Amino acid sequence: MRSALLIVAAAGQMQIQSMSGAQMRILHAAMDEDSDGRVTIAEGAKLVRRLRTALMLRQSAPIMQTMDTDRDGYLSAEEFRADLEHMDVKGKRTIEDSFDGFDTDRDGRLAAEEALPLFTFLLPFQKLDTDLDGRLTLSEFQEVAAERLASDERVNATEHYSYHSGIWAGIAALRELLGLADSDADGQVSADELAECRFHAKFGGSAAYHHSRDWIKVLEEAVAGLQQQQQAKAKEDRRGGQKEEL
Ligand SMILES: [Ca+2]
Ligand SMILES: [Ca+2]
Ligand SMILES: [Ca+2]
Ligand SMILES: [Ca+2]
Repeated sequence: MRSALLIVAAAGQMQIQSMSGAQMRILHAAMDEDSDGRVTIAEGAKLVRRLRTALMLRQSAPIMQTMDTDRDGYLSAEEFRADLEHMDVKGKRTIEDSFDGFDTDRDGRLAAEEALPLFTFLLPFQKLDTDLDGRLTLSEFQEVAAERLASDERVNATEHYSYHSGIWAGIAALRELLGLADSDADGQVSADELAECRFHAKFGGSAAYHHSRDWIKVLEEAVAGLQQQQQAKAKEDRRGGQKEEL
């Protein structure tokens, strides 16, 4: 009869095998910004931030489109104010006054990335998508925004943003991952170390495990998307070339 411990160990092994060494090397290459073969916390944190921001921009695009009434790709103070007008909330002035605080480059309007902290300040996206179809409707937006605007005037927008965008959680998982992987304890992680990390007793089921699996998935999707684009372009070029020959 197999002991419970063996079964648990086998389950852990299956989890580890769901990620290949090659996939860990893809993750390593994506993090190794200066391509010196070693990944530092600072390098990894940049990737975590980038992936997270890209995801948040995708999620907030429907809100941006709704609020950007003149469709110039920016949110102006007027557009923001007009949208607030439609909501039955307290503390509108506080929110209005906070607009400038988000305008990092001080050009008087918010680009999508500047507007991100504002959106996450107003509403946590995960909770917002009430019918869970991955899209936000205006009514979903106003429902939650109204609640938050009424109750949470004193939230520090930047902290709120980091928290809700999962950047903090991501960086904590990154620290765990690099800590487990750094077997020679030199404060940096080589591709071999990262691939070997899968066999660390504490890796299976950890936050490091779940987050790296997500990062790898996003990276692989991005690579696949790029390859599709290149193939489509190559096909287009071939067609162009054939036409010229005729
Ligand atoms: Ca490096
Ligand atoms: Ca606009
Ligand atoms: Ca701006
Ligand atoms: Ca190391």
